[in-house]
Amino acid sequence: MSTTAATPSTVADDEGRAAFDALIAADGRIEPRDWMPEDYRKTLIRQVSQHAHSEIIGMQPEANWITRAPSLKRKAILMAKVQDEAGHGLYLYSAAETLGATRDEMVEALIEGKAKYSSIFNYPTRSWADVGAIGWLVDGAAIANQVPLCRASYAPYGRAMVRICKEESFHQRQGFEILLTLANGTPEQKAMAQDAVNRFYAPALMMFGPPDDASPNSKQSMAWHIKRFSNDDLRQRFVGMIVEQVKVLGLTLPDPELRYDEETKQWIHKELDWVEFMDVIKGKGPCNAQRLERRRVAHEDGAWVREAAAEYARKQQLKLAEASGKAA
Ligand code: FAQ
Repeated sequence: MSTTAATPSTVADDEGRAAFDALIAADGRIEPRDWMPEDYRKTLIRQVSQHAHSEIIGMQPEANWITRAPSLKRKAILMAKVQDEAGHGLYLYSAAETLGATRDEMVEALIEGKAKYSSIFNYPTRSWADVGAIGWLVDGAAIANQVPLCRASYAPYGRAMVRICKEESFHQRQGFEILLTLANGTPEQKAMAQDAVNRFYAPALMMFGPPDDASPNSKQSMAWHIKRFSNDDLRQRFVGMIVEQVKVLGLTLPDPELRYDEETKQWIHKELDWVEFMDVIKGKGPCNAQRLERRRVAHEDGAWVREAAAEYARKQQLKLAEASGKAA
């Protein structure tokens, strides 16, 4: 065994690691300036930036229906919801920036197709009822996943999630209310609502990620208290929620095998198509190309805003420097 004295940097790292381990063991929170293991930082940048990208790309499927919302009130509500998603993306990019990732790097990774974002947003929105199904099922799944993330060990992520979850709860209710209105409308409207639920059910269950035995990141993320529950556990909770809510809607879930197994205390749902899931996250889903192209064009169109903002900031700094020069 080596008896060589540790170098000063190793001592600092050892102390940092001991403090980090103690904080995690005590279920405490890590702040940006605290020492953290490099893998912890990288895992968070990966998850938080993917989450931010999901919020930004997630604006598109619903925005598709803003111009065709059935009333002025529905249009105003949908516009506010889509704007909320943009806000969520911004909080999350800011949280990732506190870990050392730059906004430019993250945005570039997204528009070059190198970064992941949630599989769900690569499915098309074919009817107005899809806006309801997204609110009910997609925001519902997002809440089931994200409420435990309010307790994530990385404090800026947890803090961002608190506000996001409050807004997602409102989103879920507005989606549910759209479906309820349609389900109580004409037979055609009810059929439209059922069709939307049929198409979004399985993709919404896939939002929780691959099954636990095929989830390479879960174990470590749970040990670090970033994730609090496994992908399958969260999926189970979500199924338990919607199975009751769908009865109020007077609709059905497209899952004839769905049942609660008293012995294992588990919902048995239909086998999800994990080949389709892998295709979607590798960029081969129904709308991946369209979503990325739209984001790329929006980014290019916004170049003048970024330039103007940078120029404004530069001029403000010059003014400040001049003022402090005069004062000296
Ligand atoms: N889609 O080892 P795991 C919303 C990837 S926000 C795409 O289990 P992890 C609001 C995963 O990244 C929705 N990729 O990974 C809204 C990993 O790849 P990597 C977004 C997925 O991180 C509503 C690989 O597979 N929510 O909906 C997916 O432990 C309406 C192996 O997976 C969040 O991001 C997927 N579904 O668990 C907005 C929540 N699942 O990076 C607009 C925060 C897995 O190793 C309109 N994120 N992958 O190359 C999380 O909780 C986690 O990151 C999971 C994945 C659960 C998504």
